[in-house]
Amino acid sequence: MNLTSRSVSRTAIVSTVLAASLGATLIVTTSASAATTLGAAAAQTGRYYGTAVAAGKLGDSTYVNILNREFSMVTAENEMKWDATEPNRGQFNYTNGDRILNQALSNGKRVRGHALLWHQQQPGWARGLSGSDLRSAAINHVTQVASHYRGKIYAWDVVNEAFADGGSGGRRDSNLQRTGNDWIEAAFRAARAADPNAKLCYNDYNTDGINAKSTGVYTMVRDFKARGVPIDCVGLQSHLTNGPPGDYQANIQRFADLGVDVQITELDIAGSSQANGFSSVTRACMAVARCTGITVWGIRDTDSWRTGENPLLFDGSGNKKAAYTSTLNALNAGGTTVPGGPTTTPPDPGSGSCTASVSLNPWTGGFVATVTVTAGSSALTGWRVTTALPSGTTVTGSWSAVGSGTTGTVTWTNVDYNGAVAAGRSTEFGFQGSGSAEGLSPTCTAAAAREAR
Ligand code: G2I
Repeated sequence: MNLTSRSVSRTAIVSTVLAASLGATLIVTTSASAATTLGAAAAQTGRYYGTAVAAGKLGDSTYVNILNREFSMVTAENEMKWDATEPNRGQFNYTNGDRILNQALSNGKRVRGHALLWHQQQPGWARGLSGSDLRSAAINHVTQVASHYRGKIYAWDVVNEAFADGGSGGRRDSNLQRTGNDWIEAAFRAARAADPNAKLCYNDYNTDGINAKSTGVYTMVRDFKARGVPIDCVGLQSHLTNGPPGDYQANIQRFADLGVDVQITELDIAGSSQANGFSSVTRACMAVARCTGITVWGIRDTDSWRTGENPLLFDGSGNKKAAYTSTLNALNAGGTTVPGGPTTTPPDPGSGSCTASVSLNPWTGGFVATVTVTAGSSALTGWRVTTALPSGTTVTGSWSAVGSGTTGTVTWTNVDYNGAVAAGRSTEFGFQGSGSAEGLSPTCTAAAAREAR
């Protein structure tokens, strides 16, 4: 049965029964109105639509306008990788990763973390290590980076591209693999300990269809589930030409049937059937309830790593391509609803009321501000605090909240672990800055829990 060739009107409610390998699965195609952006269209079935983002492009207004308008999930294209985050052993640099994270969170998007361990883009010092020294450096890296981003990441690519190409179905040789076959499960356990709320994914390419490599990954995931190794999702990168393989949906489904989510993590499609290819990918994901979202690997063709192949949804000027329209239509056509259902409709306004007060520790040229958020007579699910900084004052760091910027009027949003505040109780966040924050008078409003925004 070809589930992707069904005829669906936007207002129709269609039910189809799929005899899946593990029994009968009910596929309910939801009623959906025509949303006008990718993120809103995907949200109708509880999915996200994301993109890779490069920190160096956050000053490009065409790029940022499309990012803010269309996408509900963000992946740092390079900025959270090992070479970027730990350039020297034990010295961590989160500057560009944080820029991408904060831009996303303050615009209501979620973030996929990419990637904690990979044989590529390792810093020079790690490439020179081996054995137990490399193993402990790698696990420390996982722990440190996942701890830094604790509570702020929807899903981490804990391990990237660890399987070999070709027909072996086995692991790729690498310095990490030579530390012992259990390096992947050790990484997943460390990631879970550091950030219990992030979904933990294994991510790879050429695993889009059913083949020896994807079966190798499948066998590992099945083994992890059987032995209680923490794994929540599998990323199919989907760097494609013309379209997905014919057994793409079946491959997504077999992973989902293991009890993990599947995410399309780095989609781009070269070739003359690009528009059809994008709709085929979208329909395949929409047909599997545990296929929770799709991320394209860049915004405009000129942003792509596949130079000259024009594999993305927007042209170099930021215009929507035919592939954009076919994707939007496929999202609007509806499909299965992911477990948990639509996440953003209707919007959750939050509940309760709150007040904020500030305690300042100033010195010449700088300050630390500690802000206390206090719930009123009913509990908060989330909160937003606004601070109007004087001109010349710049935020240089913060904790336990996500700021919308570093100068002028900054809105601070709770992080996952401090959004819920019981009636009459308080929580704190803080920031430090250069300049002065004398006379700061923060205001507080109740908001939805961060996950729901
Ligand atoms: O290669 C495509 C993707 C395959 N899956 C994992 C992804 O992480 C990977 O992304 C690409 C980035 O799109 C490129 O932007 O990973 C490449 C590195 O393997 C990234 O390229 C690097 C260049 O190699 C560097 O020379 C450059 O400094 O991008 C860096 C930042 O522009």
